[in-house]
Formats: sequence, structure tokens, C-alpha cells
Amino acid sequence: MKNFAIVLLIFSLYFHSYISAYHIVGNTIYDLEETSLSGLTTEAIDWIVTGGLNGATKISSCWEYYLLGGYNVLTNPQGYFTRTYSGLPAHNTIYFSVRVFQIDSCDYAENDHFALGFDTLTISLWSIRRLGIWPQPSCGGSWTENPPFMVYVTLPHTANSLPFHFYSKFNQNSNDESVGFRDIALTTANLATPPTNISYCGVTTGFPLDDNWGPCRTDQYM
Ligand SMILES: [Ca+2]
Ligand SMILES: [Ca+2]
Repeated sequence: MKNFAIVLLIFSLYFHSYISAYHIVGNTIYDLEETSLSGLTTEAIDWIVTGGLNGATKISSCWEYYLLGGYNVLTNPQGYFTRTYSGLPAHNTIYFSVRVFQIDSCDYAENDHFALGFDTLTISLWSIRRLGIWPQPSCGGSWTENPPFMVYVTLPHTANSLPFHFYSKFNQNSNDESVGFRDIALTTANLATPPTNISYCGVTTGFPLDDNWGPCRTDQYM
């Protein structure tokens, strides 16, 4: 009986850690939103790494956040993170947002950028034009950084699961140039007139990014 109780305890601890990998409020999934290292580490369990890690962890820190990826985490070139959100309620539209961190000396001339993947669709974002006037070194190596920014996506979608990919598209090591992310929110909706194409745009949290960063001006929202 004692052994059974121990097995039950282990199972419940495992199950608890599994279900706490993200949380759901209404029709919204919140993922990678924990602010502590231990909390984010638990949330990162379900994220699969392709391309390898430089060290033992998927997590780094930047601008006083812990994040998935970032400085010296992925083995470049072209490592990426994947997870699948399953069990989604019936819907025809997904609103998706993620906070992105650009770190160190990304090279516009080398087409350094990051990309998001939804199902089999990949959207490339922000070929990063380094102008030499970035505000300050805030994480990673001595190269300077722009502040983290949000990316917002509206996606026509009906399946009950969504494979998601976050790609870093860099040609040099991730201790030289990298990208990380956190604070994913995924909301399912049923619209009378659902979108027919994916749309996306980024907004900053106070610092105007160079317009060359993306297809949307900083004062544009979706
Ligand atoms: Ca590069
Ligand atoms: Ca830096």
C-alpha cells in the first residue's frame, strides 16, 4: 500500500508538471509566460529543439526576462524550436502573439532573421538592419540590443491542433547573433467572416524600431 501511495505521488507530480506546462483561460493558451527560471524551465519541457544546443539548457536571460533560446543556446545555423498545441476548441481563426528578443550583432547583409512556422506555413520576419545606433548592450555579448518587441499574427485555421515553429535564421554562432522568445498567447475564435490569409505585424514597447525591420511601420497594428 505504501508503494502504491508513492507511485500515486510520483504520477501526480508528473501529471501536475505536465499540465502546468502552459495554462488556459477561456479560449486563450498562455505559454512561456512564467517569470521565474524554474517556472519557465517547466514550461519549456514540451518544446523540442532541432539543430542542437550549445549547453545544457534551452533558456537564457535578457532584459531581465528568462526566455527560450537567446544568447549561446541554439547551435546555429538554423536551429529551431517546435511545439504542438493540441485539443483546440472548434474555431476558424487563431490570434497568436509572442515576445521576441533580438540579441547581439545580427547582420542584415547576411539575411540574418527569424521566422515563425504555423503548420507547414513559414513566415520570415525582420531581416535585421544593424545601424550601429542600438540603445545599449543588455544581454548576450558586448554588441548592443534593441528592446524586446511583440509580434502579432492572425491566422485562418480550423484544425484542432497547431504545430508551431520558431526559427532562428543566422549564419554565425549564437554567441555572436541570436534570437529568443517568450510570452506566447494563442486565442481561438469563430468569426462570421474569417480571414483568408495570414497577417502579422510587430509593435514595440516604447522604442521605435527602424522601419526596415519589418513589413509594418511601428505605428501600425493589425
Ligand atoms: Ca550573421
Ligand atoms: Ca549584447
